[in-house]
Amino acid sequence: MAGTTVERKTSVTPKVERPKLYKVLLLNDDYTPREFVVLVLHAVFRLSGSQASTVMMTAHQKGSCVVSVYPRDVAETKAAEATDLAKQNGYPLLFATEPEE
Ligand code: NFA
Repeated sequence: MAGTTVERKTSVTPKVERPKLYKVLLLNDDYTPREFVVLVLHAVFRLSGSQASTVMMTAHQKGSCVVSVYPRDVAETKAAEATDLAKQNGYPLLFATEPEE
């Protein structure tokens, strides 16, 4: 009929992408003092004393522990900062990053 508007059936898929998060992992080694690991976890990752101790002991006993998750650039910057801080103090302590599932 004249003047009738034709409605198109357009399906709109909402596209809201959450940025992928990256885990920062603390890796165990035989040389870095436990207290220094706790200090770095507190200074760089803002963990409380008890959180830092738990993460440090988990990595010590199991080989590694997730410290926290962040957007990729933050995870990479913090892992590098923490690893550098250890290196400056003569310790081989390492932090790694990997994407979340
Ligand atoms: N394994 C280290 C030690 O016995 C402590 C440590 C824990 C190092 C977690 C690195 C990561 N002194």
